[in-house]
Amino acid sequence: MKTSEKSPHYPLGFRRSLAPLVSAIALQSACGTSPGSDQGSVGGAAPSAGGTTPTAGGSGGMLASGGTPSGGVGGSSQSGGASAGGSLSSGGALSGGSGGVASGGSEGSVGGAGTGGSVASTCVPDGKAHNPLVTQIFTADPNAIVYGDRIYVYTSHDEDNQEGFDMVDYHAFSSDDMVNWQDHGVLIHANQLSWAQNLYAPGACSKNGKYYIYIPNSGSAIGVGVSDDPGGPFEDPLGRALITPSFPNANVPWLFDPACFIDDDGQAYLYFGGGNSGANARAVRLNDDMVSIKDSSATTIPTTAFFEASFMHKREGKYYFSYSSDFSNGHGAALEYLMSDSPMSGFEYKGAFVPNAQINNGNNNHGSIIEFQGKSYVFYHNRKLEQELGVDKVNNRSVALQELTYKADGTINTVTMSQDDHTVSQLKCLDGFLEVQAERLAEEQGIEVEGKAGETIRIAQISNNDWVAYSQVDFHDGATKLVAKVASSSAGGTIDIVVDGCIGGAAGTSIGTCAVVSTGGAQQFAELQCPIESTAGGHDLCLRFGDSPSFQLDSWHLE
Ligand code: FUB
Repeated sequence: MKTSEKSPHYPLGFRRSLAPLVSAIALQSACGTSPGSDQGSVGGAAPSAGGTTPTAGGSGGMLASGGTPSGGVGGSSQSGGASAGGSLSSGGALSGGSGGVASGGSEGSVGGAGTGGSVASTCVPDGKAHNPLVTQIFTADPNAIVYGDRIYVYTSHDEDNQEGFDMVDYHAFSSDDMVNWQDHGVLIHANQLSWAQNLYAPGACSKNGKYYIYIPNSGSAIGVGVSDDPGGPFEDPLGRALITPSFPNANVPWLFDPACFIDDDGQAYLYFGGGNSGANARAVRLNDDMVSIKDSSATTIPTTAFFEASFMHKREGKYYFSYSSDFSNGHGAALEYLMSDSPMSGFEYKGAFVPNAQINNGNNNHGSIIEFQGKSYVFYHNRKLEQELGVDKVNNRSVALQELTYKADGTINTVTMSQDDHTVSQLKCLDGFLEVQAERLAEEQGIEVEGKAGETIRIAQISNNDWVAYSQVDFHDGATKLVAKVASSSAGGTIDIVVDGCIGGAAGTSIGTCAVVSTGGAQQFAELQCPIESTAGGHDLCLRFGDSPSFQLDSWHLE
């Protein structure tokens, strides 16, 4: 990606607030912890974990600046997935590898990828999800679904500076804590689909161990992608669309916005459609194979002011069909809903539950609702990021997340679209002793996430003062090292390891700075050993880059 096409960053004001700190960091030694760090200062910030026991005052420096790789074992190339990386230990030499994911799979998907053992945790998270959820790209049309112990949010990907809706690929973001969201890269691209040019709002489902995304070709047809992993990559099993306007009763103005729903008895449904008036919502039952239709014609779901963005969820035996409303009297791209006792008929209109707002420029909206670990959440998109960036269009959207509650009778309490920078509470700490994909982040500045699902997804296009931050990382009863899996064809650049900083613009405290050496290739990932001041408990962790970084970052863990 050319610099001019670089994805959205935080507004300038945000950058400026970091400037003085970044200059100070440049004075630190290239390797090891900051000279003069205050012993115990980090420990003071650690919640009830016995504080920090700093190691010998700011020493360390295991990694010799300018070290060169030797051995050449275990490095991974970008294509064919991330394999075990080599390790850059003292003096910058490559040694044995660890971690990584199997070729073809998704990094850190259901089941996770991890190294290292865990010890007792006292971390109590106090993080909040960023609004919008993702800033490295523009995202829209969130279709959230719970798979195992993680939420996956499948999104359209608004291209930077797009004039219309020119989207050509999908991303998924997954989390088990609501605040750190892993970018699974490009799941599928329009150039893989002979029948599609523009990929609009996706719908997701899983059955019989397979994961499906239903794919609209703008407003003209719906196809399907399948994968063995919720994080992709997805393939097109049919080589054609699944639903076209010739399917009986499917010829609506916009044949798009598929939402997949599987009932408790295993029957799968697809809801779709769009166009002004309440007559354009449709539903069909899918066969068990999930790639063919059981019904001989689509069923109309009568709605009030239906526009687009069908979604179905079930709660306590009631079916909720939600959608984005048209611009007729008193509506205007609000998220509205119907309720019923059955999935395809008998719906009663209940009204709007997310009124549209200025933060969305009064333009289109698209939502989904899930229940996760005892709470309900609504995902939708807004225009907050493009407003902050001064892009001032309507086509660069960003996904947001808020909690949703119900009344005793099952109707939904109104959710006011949040203007805040942070919304829902973090559910658990991020275990730093397990391998953490670098793109499983809470907030960032300046970086890009690159890669296709099934390959090495990584932090890339890193410039001076860029950073990536993780909310409420569990350092357990003490970590003394951060091991970062990096790739670089030359020596250059530093990673400053900061606790209790970067999220929300906080300065934080540096607990170590690591110089990156050559790993033998721009896509040759190897482990860089970065000593840190011994740090315990729960902390926001920020990796701040400097000194002309020319590397990419795949993952990290604490030891
Ligand atoms: O993202 C393109 C279209 O905009 C979606 O298909 C609609 O739901 C609206 O969000």
